[in-house]
Amino acid sequence: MVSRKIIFTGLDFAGKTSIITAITKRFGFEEEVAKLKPTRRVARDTFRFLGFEFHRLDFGGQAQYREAYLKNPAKYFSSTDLIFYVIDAQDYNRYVETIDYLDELLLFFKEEQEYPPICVMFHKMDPQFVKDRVINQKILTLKQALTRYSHDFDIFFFETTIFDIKSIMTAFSSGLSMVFEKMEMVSNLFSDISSNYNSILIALFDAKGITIGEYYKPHLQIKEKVKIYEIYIKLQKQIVAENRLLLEFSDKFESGIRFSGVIEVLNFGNLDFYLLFIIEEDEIDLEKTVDILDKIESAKPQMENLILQIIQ
Ligand SMILES: Nc1nc2c(ncn2[C@@H]2O[C@H](COP(=O)(O)OP(=O)(O)OP(=O)(O)O)[C@@H](O)[C@H]2O)c(=O)[nH]1
Ligand SMILES: [Mg+2]
Repeated sequence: MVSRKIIFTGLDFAGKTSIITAITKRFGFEEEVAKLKPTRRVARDTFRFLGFEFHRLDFGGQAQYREAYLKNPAKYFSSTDLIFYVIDAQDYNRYVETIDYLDELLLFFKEEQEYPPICVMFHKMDPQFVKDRVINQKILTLKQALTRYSHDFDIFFFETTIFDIKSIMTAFSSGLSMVFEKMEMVSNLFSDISSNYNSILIALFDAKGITIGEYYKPHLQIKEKVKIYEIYIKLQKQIVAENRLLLEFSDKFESGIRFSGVIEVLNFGNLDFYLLFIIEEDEIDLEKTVDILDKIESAKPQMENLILQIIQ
């Protein structure tokens, strides 16, 4: 089987193991995260996604481990397909130290002429900091310093926090999409389909909540995206618990705009995938909304076929 190597690295206490725990569990992880101990050396696990096997390496970031990795970098880092570099955004005092470490890592990759994409996660951007001017200014300066790598590497920035699972899943799914061009094809397909409906969102998730493809209506606000993701997580749990293949729902944003949607379980081989389709409700002609949802539901076989062709 084709396999891929993903590494999570950065300084100690940055939040790497917390992030991996959140991705793996997606809900109810707070207690476990609060009890985490520093990772000793390298923690490994494996997961499957779209027919690939992914080896995920969580590099303990304490100084003695970092030294050991850098003494023998090929042993630890060669053949990496994707890097998540995690920075504790709240810890300004260690920005220089974390850049120095990233510098040394990337020097190794350059010497090896390996250029995996790098997702830098400015982590611990907890809700109270999102609008904080000081931290945003600091991060901006850090980003500017990091763009010097972009001559050689594809480097992407994300702001994440354990208090917003969507921020973490977005970073992780975006990272994976860099290893899979096919994920972009699914998103393009959704973008095409959306032009036929007044859709707010079309998304395909795997059973673990990783986004395989998504289309969002332009200008949808972050808090609206978060609301949708929360609904999705809740309903996906319900679908699994009740062993259903389909669930319809209706809700409204803070702005008052109402939306209707459907979650369908699509089955490829022995794997379940979840298609989420959300449209704006037609307030005057509710029948129209119902019609569209019916149309979407009856198009399920075609949808399965299209997606299957892409992800196979
Ligand atoms: N405020 C805040 N704290 C967080 C967040 N994520 C993780 N933490 C806390 O940060 C601490 C360190 O988290 P870990 O995940 O163990 O850090 P690590 O990068 O794996 O550290 P090493 O294993 O030593 O390399 C823990 O006390 C977590 O509870 C976050 O988003 N916000
Ligand atoms: Mg750890």
